[in-house]
Amino acid sequence: DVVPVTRALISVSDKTRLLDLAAALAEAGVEIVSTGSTAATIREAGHPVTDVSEVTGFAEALDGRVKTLHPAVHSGLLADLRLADHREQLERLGFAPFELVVVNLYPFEQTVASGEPAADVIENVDIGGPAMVRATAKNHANAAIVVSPGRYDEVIDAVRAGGTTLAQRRSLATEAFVHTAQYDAAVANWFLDQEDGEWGDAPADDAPAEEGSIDSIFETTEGYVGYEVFGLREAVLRYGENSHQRAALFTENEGAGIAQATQLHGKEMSYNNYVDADAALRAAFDHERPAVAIIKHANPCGVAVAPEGAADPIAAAHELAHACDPVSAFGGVIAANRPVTAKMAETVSGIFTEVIVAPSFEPDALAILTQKKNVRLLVLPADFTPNPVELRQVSGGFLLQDADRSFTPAAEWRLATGEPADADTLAELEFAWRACRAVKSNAILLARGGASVGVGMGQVNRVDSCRLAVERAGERARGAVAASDAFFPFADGLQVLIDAGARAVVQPGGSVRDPEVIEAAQAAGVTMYFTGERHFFH
Ligand code: 93A
Repeated sequence: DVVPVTRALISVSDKTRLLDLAAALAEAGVEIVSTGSTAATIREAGHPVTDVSEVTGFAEALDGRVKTLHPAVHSGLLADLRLADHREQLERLGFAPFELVVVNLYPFEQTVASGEPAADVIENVDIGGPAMVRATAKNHANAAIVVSPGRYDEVIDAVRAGGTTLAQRRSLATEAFVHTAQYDAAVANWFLDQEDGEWGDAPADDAPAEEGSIDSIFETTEGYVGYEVFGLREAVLRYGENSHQRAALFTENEGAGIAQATQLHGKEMSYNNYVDADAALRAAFDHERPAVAIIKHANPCGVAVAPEGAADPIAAAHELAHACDPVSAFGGVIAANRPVTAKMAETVSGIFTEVIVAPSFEPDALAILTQKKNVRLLVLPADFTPNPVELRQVSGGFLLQDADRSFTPAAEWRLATGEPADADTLAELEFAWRACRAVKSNAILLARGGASVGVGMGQVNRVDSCRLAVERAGERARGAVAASDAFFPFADGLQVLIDAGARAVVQPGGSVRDPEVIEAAQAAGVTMYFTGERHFFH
């Protein structure tokens, strides 16, 4: 079981005593195959050496990440020469075995200890080295693996004495597996220690990001960069929700929504403009009648449908929507579900507005609005359709749901208390019920005449939303109808609406305290309907 050494593979980061070993091997007539700087060191000292690239027929690739990872090397390390089949295969492949392999690994721990950046630490995770070490250790029946200069003398003696013994090779193999195990443990510990943000940046390399990568999107400073991934196009936006956030808009090739709208005029659309314009469309297109919604920070500050018989329905709807909360409508985003007319344009041109999105603009309306330098005018695709599903990111994944697009018709509501509403009141309630779907988080909407007059939103309890809606409505709360996106958990919120003069209420019902809530309405003689259907929107 003595294996004579005729061919050795040497690849060492730690060059301690390398030349002693090389000299002894050369003197014993052993062919030395070696990698990059190891080969250079041996050659400089005047010893013959074969570059591993000559053995593999491949130059080192990927900045040295691939040097020895090649069948010509690994077949030579792993062939079990006791088997005729292995010997034949090796011969057929034109590969030769190694009987001695001397490898020590990239100085991972030293790189960590010297405080190098993460990218350098990662480059010092040796892959090819451990592969050679483990391959040779596995194949200790045929070859000796040496991982420490401390064993060079013993190996030199063995080579001179005619070869390594099985006992030596077993002992060397054991040391080798312990060595790679410790090495991997050090790597694993470093990975475990890295907290977010300590990973350092991408390689210190100023080459442009690969086309199609996320980074390439943000490196592009203008417009469409024109590649398609998963049927999406992307456009880089100036910035995200805030100026220090990068952002891009991805557009589905087959979609027909705000992302596909055509901008006719105005400044470049911003991230927030897109979010608000989409919210405005959600609110305006929930109504079949001509409707206008005005959005601020993704919430409606006015929604209205045109009164029956209005001469210019969309202009009338806009006036009503604006009247709901003129203070908040300043700097708002407007959506109309019908073409924008000259009359509406005239009114809007007197109000600072960020975006108007509509199915189209009448030529006179366009002439008026384009006088305003900044207002963004967007025309929807002819087949505008809100997304049937909604996608939202959570850490580590995303949520997908059907869009909330169903409304239980008034005919199917249950009268919880009070006189059945007449046709007009029922229409008012139905408008309020639809309008409140576009309001976020504890939505309370007071309406009269097909227009919101007070909207409460974004509160963490329903009673505060009621207070807000009532406060915004002021005197207009008296005789208004009210809608709540979800049931009243207590009578207190409803009581706020009743005290302010709301005459009819629509809400899903279904609270364990419904009896209390019904009692409050009953005591005030207020009509209340239960829809049996909730419209949370967060
Ligand atoms: O970059 S690697 O993971 N890929 C390889 O193919 C490879 N081959 C040898 N690391 C590799 N090595 C390592 O290079 C050895 O473990 C040794 O530590 C070092 C020797 O390289 P050089 O002779 O170029 O100094």
